[in-house]
Amino acid sequence: MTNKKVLEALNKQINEEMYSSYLYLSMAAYFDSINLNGFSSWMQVQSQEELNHAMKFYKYINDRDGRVKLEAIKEPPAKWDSTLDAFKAALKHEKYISDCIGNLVDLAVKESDHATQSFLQWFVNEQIEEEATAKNIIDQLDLVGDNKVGLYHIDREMAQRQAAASSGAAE
Ligand code: OFO
Repeated sequence: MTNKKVLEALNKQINEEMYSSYLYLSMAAYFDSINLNGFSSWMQVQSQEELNHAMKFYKYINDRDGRVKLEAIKEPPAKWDSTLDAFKAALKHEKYISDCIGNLVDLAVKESDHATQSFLQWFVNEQIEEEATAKNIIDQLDLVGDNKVGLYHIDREMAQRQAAASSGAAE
């Protein structure tokens, strides 16, 4: 049995993951508004992945005999100063999510909840990847700076990543 304190904390993480999904969908809409369709596609896939994360928590809570309770999702920002600015915001958000996962692990350890520690391990590894991916895109954007041709090429690359991810590689 998973104790009430742990179940409540896991339930709260559903909301964090739903917000992540909402935030990245808002970034997709921003990229559409500035005609960067490859970046938008990439962010739409990212948004879907975050829904998958939320559903992993949903399923785990049910598997442990808990009761999922959904709460309001806060409104994400609608606009960023630039593509680089949006990805810096994405990286900052992923670092925040890594902290949330870390706090959940700490709680599971404190409560001697081995099943939840094991469940959370997937997220610990996922966050390493999430942060590295955002950082990698920031590095590419830093390299091209104000060069529009460079940005156009990255946009085309981002569209390709979307195609690979939607073929089932993403989680
Ligand atoms: Fe972006 O990993 Fe979930 O929130």
